[in-house]
Amino acid sequence: MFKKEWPKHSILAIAIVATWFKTYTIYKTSFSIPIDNPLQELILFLSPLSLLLFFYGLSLFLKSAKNKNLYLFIATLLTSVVLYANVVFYRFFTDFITLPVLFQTDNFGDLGASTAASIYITDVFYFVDVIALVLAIKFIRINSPDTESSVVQRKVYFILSAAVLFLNLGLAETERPQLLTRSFDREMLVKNLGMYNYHLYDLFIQSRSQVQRTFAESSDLVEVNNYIRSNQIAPSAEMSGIAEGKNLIIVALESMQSFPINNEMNGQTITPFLNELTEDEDTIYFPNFYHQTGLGKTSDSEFLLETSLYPRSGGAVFFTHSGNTFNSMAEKLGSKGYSTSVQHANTKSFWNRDMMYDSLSIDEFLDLDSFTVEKGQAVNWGLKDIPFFEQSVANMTEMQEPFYSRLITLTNHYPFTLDEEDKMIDAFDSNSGTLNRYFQTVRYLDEAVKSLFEELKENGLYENSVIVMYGDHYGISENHNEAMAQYMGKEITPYESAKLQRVPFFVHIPGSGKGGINEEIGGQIDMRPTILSLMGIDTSTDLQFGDDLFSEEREEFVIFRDGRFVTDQYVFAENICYENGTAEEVDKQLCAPYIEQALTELQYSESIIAGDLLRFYDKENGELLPGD
Ligand code: GP9
Ligand code: MN
Repeated sequence: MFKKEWPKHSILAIAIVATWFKTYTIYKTSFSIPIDNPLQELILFLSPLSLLLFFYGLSLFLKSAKNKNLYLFIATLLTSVVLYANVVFYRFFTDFITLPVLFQTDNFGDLGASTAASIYITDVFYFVDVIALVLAIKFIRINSPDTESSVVQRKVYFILSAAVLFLNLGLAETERPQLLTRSFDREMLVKNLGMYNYHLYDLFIQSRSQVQRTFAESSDLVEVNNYIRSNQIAPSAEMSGIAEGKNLIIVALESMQSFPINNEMNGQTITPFLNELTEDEDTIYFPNFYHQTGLGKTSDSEFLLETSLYPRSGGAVFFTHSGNTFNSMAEKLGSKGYSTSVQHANTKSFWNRDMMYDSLSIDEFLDLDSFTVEKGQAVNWGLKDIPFFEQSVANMTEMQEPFYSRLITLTNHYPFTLDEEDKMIDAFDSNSGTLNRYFQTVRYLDEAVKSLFEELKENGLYENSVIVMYGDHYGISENHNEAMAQYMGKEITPYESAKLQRVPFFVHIPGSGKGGINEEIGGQIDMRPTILSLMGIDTSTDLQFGDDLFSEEREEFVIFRDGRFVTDQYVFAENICYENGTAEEVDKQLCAPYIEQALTELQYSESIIAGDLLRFYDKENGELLPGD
């Protein structure tokens, strides 16, 4: 058919180009991957190339043409199967495959049935590169096919492949900083690394977790258990059970720090509604409450809330350990007859929530697909908080009571942009646009919370519900210290920086008359024990690191994920021991016992997660189980 002779590596080149172009076409036609700018499109286009160059290029090490062709055939078939499997999976689950999904046995029923229904005859297109390769092998005449490539040629080739990989990673890093360390969204990983690299990355993350899990033993839990039991305190007798049987609504206030509360910016009130709540007779407000999140940001705060364990120091636990056994707050409430749900108007794969919520035994995840976004209702990351709350409450009216529904807000998220009509106060006037806009989005969030309370009242849900609200993590990072110093009117030292990690924690129990400002120093790790105690649910045999914030026996001590801590006497930050209150530097020896305890506690929590140790523990009675 082709008379002329083709250059030596034509078959390899054809295989690479065919799979590369096919993959890009499939990205554009079979997945809905949003592209916001030309750079993202370029990254998406380039993304399959590095792996293909490398993987197909290994054929250069084979001697005979026959072996080379066979290898290329198997390689193209393999990449096609991987891609096609994702297409089929996506048709049903609008998500990309991650290894745990294949091993979570309860997914199999779903998978089998849905796969069969999602396969069509036209799907041969997904193998078009394999077909092209077979035809090329059959009809193309190669000059001197058996000549081996020289060592130098191979070196140059693989250096070039590596260059393509680094170009890809470099572009991805500019577009999505911290993509690999935080690994926050599968969709972004696929979009920036390409499907094939994404699977290798997933394989790496999952197998690393798997290895640690395999080597863990039930006896590893003994020491952790002893530590927890010896530090355990009794919940507050006064508050315990006061909200028993009520619905529980928990609101995550995106990027909400405590400093705007009961504060002004250029004479303007920033949070009028939240300020009112701090004086409300049914609301307890904790001004000395800290976030304890790490790289996993919002998801870490959810993890702290549900498990009362610390999130991980490297990477988001929602991604790395979604297959673990947990004893979540949702599961506890579920076992008491509560229906449990999370409502959040974002794609379900963000922070791997769709997988993790199964492990946390959350019955229902109302994600972006459960919300309608009318024209003008979206800004920044998506649906605005006011229409989000309106629809969330409408969803609650359909829920079986008592329910536990957790709402995750979104508008007050970096880069803090708003539509003109939603700006209720002026921007600040510092050199940081981020901080300047932050006040306006915080003001919007405050308005949204007010609307939530009104919606609940209008729909008859208010009286019989407890409303808990917490700030998930900081919104203003240390990059904006100069602007923050201008706002606060003082230098942002490590001491101040630690104090800025305070986020609001509100507990609103209608009709309770228990309101007031509670100065107790605590953190997100204390939410689970505090809330479950209010709900009248016993946690005395649970493995958790937090305590009931209302308990009289509590020692004031909050450990940040990065090892900083705050007690009633000291603040430890950047290796400096400060006196809490005066902000004076004191002898580090005074902080020493707490430094030790903070590290121990973080380490114990880490070992529970890495070893999946809660599988060796009986949730019913707190007894340690023999290994499997
Ligand atoms: C994403 C939202 C924001 O769904 O929760 O996550 P963050 O960037 O704040 O961790
Ligand atoms: Mn967040």
